Amino acid sequence: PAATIAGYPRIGANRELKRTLEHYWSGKIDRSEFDKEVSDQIAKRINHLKELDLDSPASQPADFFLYDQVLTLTCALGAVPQRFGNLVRPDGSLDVDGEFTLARGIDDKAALEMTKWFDTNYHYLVPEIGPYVPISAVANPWLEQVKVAGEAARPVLVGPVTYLLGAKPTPDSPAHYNPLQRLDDVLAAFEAFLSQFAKAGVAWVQLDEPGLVRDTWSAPRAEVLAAAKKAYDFLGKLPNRPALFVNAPYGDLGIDGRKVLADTSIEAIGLDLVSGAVPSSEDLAPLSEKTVVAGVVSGRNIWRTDLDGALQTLRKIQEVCPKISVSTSTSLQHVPHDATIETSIDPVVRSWLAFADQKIEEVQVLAKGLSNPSSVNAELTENARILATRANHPEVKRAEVRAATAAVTAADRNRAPYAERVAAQEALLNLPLLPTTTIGSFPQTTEIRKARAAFRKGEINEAQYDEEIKAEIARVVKLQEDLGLDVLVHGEAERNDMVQFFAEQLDGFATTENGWVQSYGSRCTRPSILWGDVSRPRPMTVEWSTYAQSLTSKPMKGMLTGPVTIMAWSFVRDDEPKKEVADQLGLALRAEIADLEAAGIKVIQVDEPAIRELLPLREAGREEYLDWSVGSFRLATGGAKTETQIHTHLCYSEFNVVVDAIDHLDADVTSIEASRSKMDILPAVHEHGFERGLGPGIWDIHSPRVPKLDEEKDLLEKAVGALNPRQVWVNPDCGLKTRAYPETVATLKNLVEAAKEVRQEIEA
Ligand code: THG
Ligand code: ZN
Repeated sequence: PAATIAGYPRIGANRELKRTLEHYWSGKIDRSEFDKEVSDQIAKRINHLKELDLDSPASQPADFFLYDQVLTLTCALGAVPQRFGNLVRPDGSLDVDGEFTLARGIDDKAALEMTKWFDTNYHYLVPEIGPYVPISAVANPWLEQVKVAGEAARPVLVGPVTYLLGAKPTPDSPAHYNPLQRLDDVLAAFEAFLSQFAKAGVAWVQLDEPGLVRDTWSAPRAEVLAAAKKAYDFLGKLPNRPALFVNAPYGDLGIDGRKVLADTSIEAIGLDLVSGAVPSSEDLAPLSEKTVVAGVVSGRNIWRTDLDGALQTLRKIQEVCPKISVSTSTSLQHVPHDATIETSIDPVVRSWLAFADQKIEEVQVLAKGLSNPSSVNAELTENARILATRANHPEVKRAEVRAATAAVTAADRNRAPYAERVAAQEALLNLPLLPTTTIGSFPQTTEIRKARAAFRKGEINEAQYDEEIKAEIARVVKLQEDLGLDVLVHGEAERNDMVQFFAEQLDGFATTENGWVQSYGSRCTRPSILWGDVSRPRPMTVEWSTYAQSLTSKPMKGMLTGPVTIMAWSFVRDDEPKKEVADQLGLALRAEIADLEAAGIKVIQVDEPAIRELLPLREAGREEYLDWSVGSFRLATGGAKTETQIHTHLCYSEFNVVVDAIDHLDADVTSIEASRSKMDILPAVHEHGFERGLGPGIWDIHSPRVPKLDEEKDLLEKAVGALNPRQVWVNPDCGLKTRAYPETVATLKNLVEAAKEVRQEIEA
């Protein structure tokens, strides 16, 4: 049986693509240097995969995308929104500058919106599809990779159904318009792509249809499956095409989804057997004529696969579907390149890890083992030994941590009634109507980045580093006092990343030096690895927060990252239920809150920007998820005193989708993104009966643009009109870490002034 992978990271082992993109955007290299660097990276990537034995026909995904796999398809389809019409060439295509303009925006033309790719931490660019957007095959960027990789190449395209499900209607679309109505046009374009591939000698094409594993689209499942049936009946019957491999990562296709695909003449179906269940033999029977591409090696986590368990799954499938291939559950774009270079991780823990290149080795071993069991005895023995060291490691399960989570009671997740809290907090804090604040981080200056790098390299000692951080905190506090903000923050100069900062201080985590994973475009994160039971050996934020509080008589917010976000942005252990892990984190944060209170901090923010993104793709899983996720937040905050004001912050605008869950978080004040949507979610929030403090952001921090005083005032007046004015807080949409000081100061000045003027209007 063949071995393959569903996709491979493209950012590069040393983030080469990031550098090339950013050098080009900043003008450090010109277009011809850019083209050369990109071609080099494509060739290197292909050769690297060949060296890892992905060199047999169609074993290698041709999935190098400059910025995003969805954006590449948008450009190949010429599906360019009207506002970018001037970028389109006569043949309907864009050059790379045009592609980057769609991704990054220009002047007053907003970039395509970014949103999470299924339940991953990767963001794609949302196509804007209405009745009049042009759609046809205007370019075929996969052919360059085919030319280099030869018969090993298997072009990977986002499938037509998923592409349209992930799109949003253009503003000129009629009411209730669904982009799926353009399916015929997309299919006609795919017909053209497929015949171009056939002409280039391509044997197999991979169409990714994760849209079929999800049942929480705006379209009902029956409509989604009808679209899939139509698409693959059509594409399957084309005479002039390569073999079709339809892949369904990130979840379970379901009996209904598998049946729809089984009834078409596509040649191969990819199943995610890590996120999805292993179908019974009876369920597999309709697929017996097809190649089943069995995704048994996780593309989402960094743990070594249980090879013996995976082999058993593969054999079970092979009995019914003899044409089986071994693969990863999803593209490996979600994991870093190579675990062997992470020499700062304890070697025992490191031995449990498999990043992309190690996962390719696992796939090869499994394929070998499937055709010739005894040929992989040595590998299986070694794998079993490693898994045993993980299962038996004393810090993977610790009695005192287990005892603490087992002792949690319902009362631990409940504070005094809100009415009591709000009275106590008003008395203690004495804030004005429409209090002003910021979300937490201030711009990270070059000096701070340099100090961090110098400290890491040992060029300055800890005392010197702390002095630099304290000087920066003092500057940020003074600035906020000068601006006249009401609730201050320390600015988070000491933090590189809001999750990694905590992971570095908690027991049970490892952090990587080079474990970069693409987040969007050129931006990457280094997810921490949560491998053991979590506990907090010592306070994590108290020193910085109390220092900042000592500089001002205004309330200083303590700043923590919530349990769900720490999990969502880390690689989490797969040997324990998420609920247990979340509660362990909840207890660690609860202890931190108690220490902050004891040190005199009166307002504490626990950020949960990720609570929405872990929401299960299937309706059936949502209640249980919200139960443990909200529960862990309440465990973290439930021990706070009645007079301590607990804030939380969420980074997205679809607040209405989860307003119920947010309500259950029971935070005293919640700040959310609202400026881009012009506050239009607030009436629904009010209708829902949300009665606690709410800070709908009045500055879109994703852009350096400084909104005029009147714009900020308008948004604030809208908020005051839609909610009870006593509920309203005044703040930007999100943290200011990615902004620079000039626009920060200018906008916050306006923000304070807007609050003052609207306050006077209300009080008049
Ligand atoms: N931290 C972590 N995960 C995240 C976010 C985060 N996931 C969701 C969201 N925020 C993603 N947004 C970003 C925004 C900016 C960057 C990455 C993800 C970014 N990264 C730097 C880069 O690529 O140059 C590297 C940052 C670093 O040195 O750690 O700018 O905030 N964990
Ligand atoms: Zn945010």
